Amino acid sequence: MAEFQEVLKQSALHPKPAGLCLQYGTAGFRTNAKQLDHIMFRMGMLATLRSKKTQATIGVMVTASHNPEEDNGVKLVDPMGEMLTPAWEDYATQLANAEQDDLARAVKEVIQKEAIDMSREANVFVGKDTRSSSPALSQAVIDGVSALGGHTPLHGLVSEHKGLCSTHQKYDQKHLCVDGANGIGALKVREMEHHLQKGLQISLFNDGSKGKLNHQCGADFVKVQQKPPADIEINPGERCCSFDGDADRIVYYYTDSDGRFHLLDGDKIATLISTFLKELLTQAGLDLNIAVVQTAYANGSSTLYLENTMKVIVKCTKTGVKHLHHEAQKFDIGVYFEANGHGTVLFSQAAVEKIQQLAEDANSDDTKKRAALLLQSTVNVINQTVGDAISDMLLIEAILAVRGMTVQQWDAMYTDLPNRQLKVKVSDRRVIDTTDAERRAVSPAGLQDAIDSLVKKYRQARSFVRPSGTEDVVRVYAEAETQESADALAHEVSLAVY
Ligand code: 16G
Ligand code: ZN
Repeated sequence: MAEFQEVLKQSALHPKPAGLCLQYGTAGFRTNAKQLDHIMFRMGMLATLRSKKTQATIGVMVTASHNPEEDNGVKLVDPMGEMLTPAWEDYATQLANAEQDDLARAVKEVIQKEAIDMSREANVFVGKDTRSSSPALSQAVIDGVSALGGHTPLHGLVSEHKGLCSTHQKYDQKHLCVDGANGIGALKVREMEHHLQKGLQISLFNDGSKGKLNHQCGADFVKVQQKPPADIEINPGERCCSFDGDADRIVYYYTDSDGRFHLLDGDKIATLISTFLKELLTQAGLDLNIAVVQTAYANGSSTLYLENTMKVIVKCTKTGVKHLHHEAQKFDIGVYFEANGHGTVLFSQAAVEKIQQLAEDANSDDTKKRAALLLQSTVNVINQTVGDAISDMLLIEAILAVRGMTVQQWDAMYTDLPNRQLKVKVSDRRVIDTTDAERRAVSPAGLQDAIDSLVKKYRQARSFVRPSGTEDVVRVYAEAETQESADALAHEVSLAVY
């Protein structure tokens, strides 16, 4: 096969350091950028195979999201914008770890197992973030694509946005501070800023002109440190939000007049959006089910509020967008958010059609029609393929404007339980195995019993441990009635993990 000559020749230009072993995790491959050249080349090849197999365009995204600028990563995106299927994640790991002289065999194995017709066309979109390592690494992906005869029709930054719904005239909270984390989201906000001016005035910080990506800024910094980005002066009560480096996460926050910091994370965002949509469904008289999908990290108060006060269906899945996405697809309207600010809203085809019918129905009364039009605008503004910080921001801003709601009123929907996250270094994190959407540990033996008895010592307490999918650590989460209790519980549970 001619293509294998090419594979051998080209792959020698992107050699694998012998012995290096990496795993395709929750967010693809992610590590220090220096270790990734061969991985990129190989993922270019794999994307080409996947494209030939599915006869659709496959995306390859070069980014390490909220991780430091020195890191980079790569993930493959299936035709509908979904994450790669599990069998192909295994191929990714196999190709990544094949030693140099074994690579051609590893590629052939995928071709055989999947019965891929190599004469088919392949198209691969390559996207990258603004990291300094991204141009060279995305070139390595492109080399991998061409080594197997695929095409890279267009490459560049993947981000597309639809129009924003018009906002209320009387709304006097038009100002928003945006922390762009010195990433791609900042560049995109700059481009669209002037289109928004009437409805929304944005002050953009960390716009990429001087600071380092994700350094002391961005959604992850704000969420984990529970404080505003360094170098930003925010006035008391002012509404602010932070993206992460690749703009697929968003969190909101403000400081009150006592200087206290208030975080409105993915759980608060899901609550705001689902409450809004549920009200509109009632006004429109539409019989569509709506669910909120969360992970174990969702604050207990948010789950209680959604279930008991809002009476919406709440589901819990494993961490990682693909798990939430799949669960959300089971409902007419599925709102999914991780507490870290990663999420979006999915509308089933049937829901979109019913909404459209009502919006166009000449006989429906004004209330119904207005509700249907607002639902339709939501469908238009949200990015259903993947959580996207900018479209999430536009939706949140539109909801606040339509409801005439301040960030403080939004925050007051429920009060978060104090919580603490820790990470623990262990010799092998894979000895921890979990069940029940990562809320309970099944191994090692005795660990869950130990956690249960620690949790019993505190009021309103909950805790779980899970092996990270992106770092070599075990993560510990604890929440309880007071911050002291949450801190103590997290500490005690982390000792039980050793
Ligand atoms: C990845 C996931 C994110 C998840 C995080 C958990 C995607 C696109 N991203 O960044 O959703 O919250 O991993 O990391 O799925 P962890 O396993 O290290 O805790
Ligand atoms: Zn991200």
